Amino acid sequence: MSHPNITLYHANWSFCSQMVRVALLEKGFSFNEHHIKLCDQYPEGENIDKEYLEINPLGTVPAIKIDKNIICGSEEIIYQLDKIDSIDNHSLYPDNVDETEIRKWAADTTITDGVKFASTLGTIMPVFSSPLLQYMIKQLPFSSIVKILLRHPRKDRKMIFIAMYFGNPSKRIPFMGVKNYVDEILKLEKLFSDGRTFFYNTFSHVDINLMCVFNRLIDLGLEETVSYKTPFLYKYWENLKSRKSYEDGILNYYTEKEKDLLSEFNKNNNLSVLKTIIEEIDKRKFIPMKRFGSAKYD
Ligand SMILES: N[C@@H](CCC(=O)N[C@@H](CS)C(=O)NCC(=O)O)C(=O)O
Repeated sequence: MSHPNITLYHANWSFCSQMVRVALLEKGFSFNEHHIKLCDQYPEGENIDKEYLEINPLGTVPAIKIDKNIICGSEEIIYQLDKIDSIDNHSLYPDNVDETEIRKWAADTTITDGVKFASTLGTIMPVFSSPLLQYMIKQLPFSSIVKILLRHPRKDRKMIFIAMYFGNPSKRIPFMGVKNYVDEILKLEKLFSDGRTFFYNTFSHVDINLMCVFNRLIDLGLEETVSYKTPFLYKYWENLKSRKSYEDGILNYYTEKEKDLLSEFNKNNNLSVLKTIIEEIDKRKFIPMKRFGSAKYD
C-alpha cells in the first residue's frame, strides 16, 4: 500500500525527534530525512536559520512534511501519522481507550509547549539533561551565542542557553525535577505491577514516549533509577528495549559525534542527582502508606 510522501526534519539526539522516528518505524512508513544541526550542539545552528524557521517558526525539531502539509511538535505529528493507513494497520491509539486520555499521557511524557518545566515526566527530561546541554553550549564559539541571542524565536530558550554559556545554572537545575520525577516513576511502577506488557493493551504513543524517556536516562547516567528499585518498570523497559524500532529509530542515530560527546560528558558527570533520586525513592518506600493514601507507592 502506498502512503504519502513524508519528509522528517529532525536531529539525531533530540528526544522529540526520537519519538517521531520510532512512530514512523512502528507504522512502517518510509521517509526522507532532513537533518537539522541544532544551535545547542552545533556552531551552524540550522534550526534558527531563515530556511528552517519557514518550516517551524518556533525553531524546534521535529517537524514533518506529509505531502505538502507541515506539522510541528512530536505529539501532534505522531497523532496525525496514526491517522494515515499503514501497511499492517497497527494503531498507536488503541481502540479500547479514550483518545483524550492517550493524548493527555502523550503530552505529559514529551516536552509540551506551554507546560511548566519539571512538572511532567516529559518536561523533567530537559531539566535532567541541563548539565549535558550546558556542556555542549560551553563548547560553542562566541559567534554562535550571538546568533542565538539575535535569532532564536523562543525567548525562554534563548535566555537559558545564554545563561549556560556564561554561567553554571545547570548545577542546580536537575534537582528541581527530583520530587516530581520520583512521583511519576513510582506511579508508573504501581501501574505496571499488574504485569502488563505495554502501557495499554497494545503498543501505543505512550510507550514510544516512555521508551525515549528511559533511553535519555541512560545518556545521563540515571538508568539506575528505573532498575532494581522499580522491578516492574525495569521489566517494561527491557521489553521496550527489545523492539526493533528502539534500535532503528534511537540507537542507530548515535553517530561517533554523539557517542564521543556522551563519553566525555560522563567522565565528569557529577552523579549527585542520581544519589538524590535514589534517596528520595527509598524515603517514599519506607514512609507508612496511610500518610500518602492509597494512590501512592506502598
Ligand atoms: N513540543 C515540541 C518540543 C520540541 C523541542 O523542544 N525540541 C528540541 C529538541 S528535543 C529543540 O528543537 N531544541 C533546540 C532549540 O530549542 O533551540 C515537540 O514535542 O516536538
